[in-house]
Amino acid sequence: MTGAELDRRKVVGALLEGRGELLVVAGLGAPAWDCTAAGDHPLTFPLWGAMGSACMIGLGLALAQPGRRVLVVTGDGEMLMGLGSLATIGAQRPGNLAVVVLDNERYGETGMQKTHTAYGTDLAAVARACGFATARIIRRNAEVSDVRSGIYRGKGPLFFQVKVKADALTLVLPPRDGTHLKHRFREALLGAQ
Ligand SMILES: Cc1ncc(C[n+]2csc(CCOP(=O)(O)OP(=O)(O)O)c2C)c(N)n1
Repeated sequence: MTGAELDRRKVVGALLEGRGELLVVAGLGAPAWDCTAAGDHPLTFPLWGAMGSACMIGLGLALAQPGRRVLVVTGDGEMLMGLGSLATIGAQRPGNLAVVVLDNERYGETGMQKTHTAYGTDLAAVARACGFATARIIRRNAEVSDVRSGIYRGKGPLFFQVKVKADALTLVLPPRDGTHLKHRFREALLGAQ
């Protein structure tokens, strides 16, 4: 196990409580289940595939909606697959974008195989080197309020690599139909068109 203390469901619940107009992109697998466990929401776009794309979808939203705050919640495996997206975010530097990586050091969905972060890859250091305004590793419950204030009020781009326990939790699934999810999100954001 990772030696981490933080419970991913509690962290995500604390970050999304009273979320208001926050736009959320959830990476596939457990991060999407965590966001749904915090309450299925039309302004959450949970991915059922497209591994490695969560940050790029978040960047597109942040650039298209500069007046809104955008949060990407994803896993370390998903983030590792799209590592180049951190360089692109660093080049664009959207002030309204935050990325939270729930780092269990495992590919949870496919059997808890170790990811690179179990061998020391420091994703926050990568984000910092790419030009993120804030990039931190979070290990303690007392630090979760910093993550929350960063998401809602901080100057982005912000990156938080949150070390969480490698628990296999119950699946809390969002709607499965990707077209429905896209239209639901779009309508909640832009109104019926
Ligand atoms: C391109 C691609 N490769 C592999 C998979 C299979 N897959 C789905 S979820 C997942 C692991 C996700 O791990 P992580 O992002 O760390 O999330 P965790 O569930 O561990 O929190 C994998 C390997 C996939 N869906 N797409």
